[in-house]
Amino acid sequence: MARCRELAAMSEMPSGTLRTYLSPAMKRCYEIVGQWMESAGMRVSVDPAGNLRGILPGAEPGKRVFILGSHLDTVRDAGAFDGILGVVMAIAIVENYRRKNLPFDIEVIGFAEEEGVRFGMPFIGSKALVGLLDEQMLFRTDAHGITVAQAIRDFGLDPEAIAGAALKTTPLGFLEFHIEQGPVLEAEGEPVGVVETIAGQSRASLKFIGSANHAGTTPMHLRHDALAGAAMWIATVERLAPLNPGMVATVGKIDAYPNVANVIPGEVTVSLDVRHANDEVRKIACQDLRLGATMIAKDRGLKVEWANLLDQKAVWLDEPLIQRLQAASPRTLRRMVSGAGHDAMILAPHIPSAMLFLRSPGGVSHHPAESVKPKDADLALKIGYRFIESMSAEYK
Ligand code: HGY
Ligand code: MN
Ligand code: MN
Repeated sequence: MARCRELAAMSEMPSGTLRTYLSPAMKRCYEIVGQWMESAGMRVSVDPAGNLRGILPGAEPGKRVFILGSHLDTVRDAGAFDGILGVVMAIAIVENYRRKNLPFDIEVIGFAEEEGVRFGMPFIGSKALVGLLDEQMLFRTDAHGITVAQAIRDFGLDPEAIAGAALKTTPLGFLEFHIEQGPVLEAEGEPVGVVETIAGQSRASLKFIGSANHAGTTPMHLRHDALAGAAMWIATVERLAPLNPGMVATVGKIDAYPNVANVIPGEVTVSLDVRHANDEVRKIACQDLRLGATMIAKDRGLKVEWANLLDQKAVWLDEPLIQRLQAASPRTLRRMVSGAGHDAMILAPHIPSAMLFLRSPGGVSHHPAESVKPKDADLALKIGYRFIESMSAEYK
C-alpha cells in the first residue's frame, strides 16, 4: 500500500497523479520500481517499447517463464492503485520466492502505456510484447507534436528496435492483479473476484467543423456552430447506450476552437469510448452513433470527420488458470466481466491469461479517492502465493 502511494507522488501534475508514456515522471517511477525489483532478486531491464521488466531466474533460467504484472501509466488526476497495484503485488510475490528455485522464471512487467492518455491510443507496451505494434503507431503525435518514435528516443531507447520487445518464447501464462474499478465486489461483500471476460472497447475521435464568427453580430439562423452540433450529438450518445443492456458510452474529452466566449466555435473535437461484452452490439452502436453525427452535421451545415482509434474485441480469459486461481483461494471467487480494459486483454489471445480483481471501495476509480482495503490486498497476495505454489508443483 505504501509503495503504491509513494509512486502516486511521481506525477506530471503539480497536484494529483498523472504519469504518461515515457514521460520524465515515468523515468522516476522506473528508477524506484526498478530498485524494488532488484532488491527482490530480479534482473531489471527496459525493453525497446519502454516496458519495465524484471526477471527472477528459476532452477533452469530461460527454459520456462510465468509473467506477472500490470501497467505503470495513469489517467489524469488518477488514484494510487490502478495498474500500479498489480506491479507492486507481483514484486511482493517474487520477494516471497526469491530463494525457492522455482521450475520456471518469473518475469514481472510494468507495462509502459495502457491508458492511452499521451498519444490517444492505449496498450502500446502490451501490444509491443506480443508483436502487434504497427509502424504507423510510431508516427502518432502527442499534444506537443512529439511522435511516439521521438518519445522513445527521448527516453534513451531505440524505436527501430521496437520489435525486440516481443516475447521470444510462449510463457506458461500471465496473471494480472488489478482493482475492479467498479461497484460489484463491494455491493456483494466480496473482497476479490476472478475475471472471466474483458468487455470489448471502441475508441474514436470526432471533429465537427462549422464556421467561427462574431458571437454578437451573427444571427442564430445564420450560424454553423460546431460546439452546439457536438453537444446535440453528445446527448444522443447518452441516450443510445442504455438501449443496449450492459453498454457504456462516454464522451470524456472535448476541445473547442477558438474556445473564447465571444466567438462562435468553428471546430470541436470530441472523444468517444464505447464498451460492451458483445462485439457485434458494440459495432452496431458505433455505426448508429456515426450515422447520427452525420445527420446532425448535415442538418446544421457542419462537416464531421470520424477517426477510429481502437477497435478492441472482447476477450475471454483462460479457464484452466481461472480454475487454478479458484483452487488457490480459500473462498469461492466471484466470476466477473471487466468493463475496464487491461493489458491482459492484449496478451490473452497469445498467452494463457488471468486476472484477480480486488474490491474497489465506493466503486471509485480513475479518481484520487480510489482505494484498496489492506486485508483484501493481503488475501489477494495469499492467493497469489498459492497460485505460484500450484504452478511450481505442476512443473517440478
Ligand atoms: O479505460 C480503461 O478501460 C482502463 O482504465 N485502461
Ligand atoms: Mn485505468
Ligand atoms: Mn488499469
